[in-house]
Amino acid sequence: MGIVSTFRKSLARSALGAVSGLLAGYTALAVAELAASLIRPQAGPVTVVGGAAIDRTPAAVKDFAIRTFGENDKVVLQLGILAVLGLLGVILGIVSLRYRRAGAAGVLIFGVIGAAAALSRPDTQGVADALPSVAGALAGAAVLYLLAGKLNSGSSPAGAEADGSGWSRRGFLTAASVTAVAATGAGALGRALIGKSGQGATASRAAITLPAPASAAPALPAGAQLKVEGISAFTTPNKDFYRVDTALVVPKVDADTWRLRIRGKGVTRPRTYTFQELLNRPLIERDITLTCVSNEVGGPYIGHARWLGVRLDDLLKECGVKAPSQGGKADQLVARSVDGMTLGSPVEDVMDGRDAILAVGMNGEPLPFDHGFPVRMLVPGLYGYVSACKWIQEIELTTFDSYDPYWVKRKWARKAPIKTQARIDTPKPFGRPTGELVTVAGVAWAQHRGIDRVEVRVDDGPWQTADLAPQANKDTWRQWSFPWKPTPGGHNLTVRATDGTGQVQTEERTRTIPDGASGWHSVFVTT
Ligand SMILES: Nc1nc2c(c(=O)[nH]1)N[C@H]1C(S)=C(S)[C@@H](COP(=O)(O)O)O[C@H]1N2
Ligand SMILES: [Mo]
Repeated sequence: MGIVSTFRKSLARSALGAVSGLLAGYTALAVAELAASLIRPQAGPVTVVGGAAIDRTPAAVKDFAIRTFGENDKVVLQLGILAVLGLLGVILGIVSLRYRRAGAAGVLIFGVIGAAAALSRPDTQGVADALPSVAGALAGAAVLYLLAGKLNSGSSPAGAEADGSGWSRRGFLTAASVTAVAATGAGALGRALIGKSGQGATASRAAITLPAPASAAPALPAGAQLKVEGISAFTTPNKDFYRVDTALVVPKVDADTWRLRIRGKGVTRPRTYTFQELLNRPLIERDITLTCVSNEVGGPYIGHARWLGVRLDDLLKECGVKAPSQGGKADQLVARSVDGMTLGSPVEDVMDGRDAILAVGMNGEPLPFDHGFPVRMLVPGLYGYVSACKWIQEIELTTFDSYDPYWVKRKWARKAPIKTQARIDTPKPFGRPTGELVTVAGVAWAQHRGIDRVEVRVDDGPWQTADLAPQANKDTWRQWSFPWKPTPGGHNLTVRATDGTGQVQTEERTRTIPDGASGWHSVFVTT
């Protein structure tokens, strides 16, 4: 036998080893998916490892991911995990050709990593969460061991290669096909069951009829929405509302079994509320604009909605809570979600009379699952990460000294009022607007202080006052426009706002970390 032919045979065998490794990984994930569907969708290995990765990602990298991949950041992360698993599967498959036990043992190590990640999740339900990873790894290891055996055995007379290279092609192909089919079946069954597991929650949402508010939001003032091509919608449709959270699997909470607990320092009457109990209270409807601290100057992570909910200060008073200025012992309110996220807000802000709410409705419908169904918190004027807990299940009164919530542990500021910002929506960066008159327009926001003035500057020219649309209320953004007669050529358009306290938006550029980006938004256009 020639050297070339020997080389080819060993290459072919390595390729089959790689296929075995990939099949082992595929089986492991499929079996884990099936096990997770029986235990908890959130306990699947890719989800727990992804969640652990998110929690350990430095703030700067996370910010980069949000910036670069936007709301696809989670898909990118999961594809990354699958790519790494695939590569390691290939390596283990090739290793198993020589060291059959070592290959299988390698797969088991992944089970241990998955199990450890599952148990370290803040929302872990205990050892059961480790089972999907363990079951998947056992199945994967068994598959690799079996297939490696087929690639090494030459004893089967029917399938052995005539040249006596020592393995059974037919035996391998049969085992590999059966494995692929079985794993695909297990995975599909798991998916189907996971789909079903959210059905109770979906049905509970469909059954909700939101009551009319006791205090309705005033109609938006005529003209709050400017009729300018390319400007943001004043009210962001739910499907377009930005989404920022750490949840790889969106929690599907059944409103009928949902409970909210209020407890902690200075809570003289701890209480648990059901969803129906919240709906039975007088509801308020409010226009509130929500912004993410990760929003860059000119960025998209801001949205406006008309929310329906109960006043949070009423609930807190019912439980005996007092604001610090009234002698209350707790200065931090920590909201905890069903997925273990924690967000801390100043008790003083929540109880100072502003419209801090536990929202049940968003733009006329129950909260979408992505936005926190059945109940989320909102505090006008504060960035989302210190106020807007989605899928909330507990409110704990504590102090800033004694407890750091999730993002604060990751170097974000303890307190984060929203910074004054203005954004040019139109013309777009590097746009080529035509016509003698170009309408420059956009939005400006300084929630809970309101917007008093917006100015536009062309190149290094003087600041010129823009036309303001009416302000809906000081917790919302405000639209503005500026009629511009351009001269031919390239121009830099810059905008800045002045808030309701008379403070002009700072020019100083800061990063989003630790308490939100500042600086003026500019776009370059050619006319
Ligand atoms: N449970 C939970 N709530 C959360 C978050 C999260 O990761 N988990 N992210 C917060 C952040 S950073 C923001 S900006 C808002 C975003 O709300 P949205 O996705 O409805 O726009 O939700 C907040 N509430
Ligand atoms: Mo955020």
